[in-house]
Amino acid sequence: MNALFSDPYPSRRLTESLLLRRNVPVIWQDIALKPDWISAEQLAHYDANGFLVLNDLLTAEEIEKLQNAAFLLRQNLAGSHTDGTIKEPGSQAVRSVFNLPSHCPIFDELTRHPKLIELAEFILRSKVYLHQSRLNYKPGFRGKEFFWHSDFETWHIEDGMPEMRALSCSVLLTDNHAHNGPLMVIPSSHGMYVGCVGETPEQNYIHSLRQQQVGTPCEIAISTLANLGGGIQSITGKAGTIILFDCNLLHGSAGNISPDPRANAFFVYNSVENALQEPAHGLARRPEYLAHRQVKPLTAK
Ligand code: 6CS
Ligand code: FE
Repeated sequence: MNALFSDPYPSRRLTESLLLRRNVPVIWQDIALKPDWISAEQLAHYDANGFLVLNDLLTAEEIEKLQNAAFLLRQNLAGSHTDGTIKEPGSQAVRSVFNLPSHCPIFDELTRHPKLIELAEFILRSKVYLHQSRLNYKPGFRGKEFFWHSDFETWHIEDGMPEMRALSCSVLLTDNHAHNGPLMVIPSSHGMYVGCVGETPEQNYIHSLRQQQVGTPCEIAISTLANLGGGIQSITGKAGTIILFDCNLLHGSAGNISPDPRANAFFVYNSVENALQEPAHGLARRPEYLAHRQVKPLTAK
């Protein structure tokens, strides 16, 4: 059978971009079973737009502890070449650090926040485990952009994630302003899977985490989805704000030429029923710090 059609989410190795309408739920559970602290309107917004902003889930003390941990982590890793520490293109500034719980217990606790676990289990209708965690620092003056992409496209092709049954939490560790490279999303773009052109180089992650070039939608696909979905939204907010977004939502962020750093922690809840298979196209598996293959259901702290 033609490999293109054996994969419900073909991408790369295509001669032109592909737009496929999503045919699996965003919220996998009956809304009537929702946790009582989240409203039906909030869930309806998440279902339709692919993201939801949550405030007041973290105390001022928790936020401060996270900020201190992030600052110390970046200091400790500056100049290092440890696995999972990614530098900015063209400089030695730390761009991202992966596998946060392995660095500091407070990040482990954050990924096991009771309300986040409860909400992720509800949305994905199963126990959840951590697929990936990272801290994107986007330092002042040096933080470069993250071009438009769907995380699921990468995780499906390069990690073998079968289905769109995962979600990301971004925890703002600094204030995110219009000027320091906040997360930008295309509302409702999670409703379309964008197959991208371009062959995946071996060990693509070595380059893609500094500047992604393969697996990025073409300009026509981005423009089309932005026009269909109500444009582009920059999500600004105070430190401590949490952005929940569907694994297939098109997102990106501009470079930071302001003096203000923009540091956000991201962690990805995957359904235990959506465990990674083999990457597409015979690609080698990516390292464990990027894509956790051990399915360890998370328990609330
Ligand atoms: O390759 C990945 O898994 C990473 N790439 C991007 C641009 N976002 C998700 C993830 O951190
Ligand atoms: Fe991403």
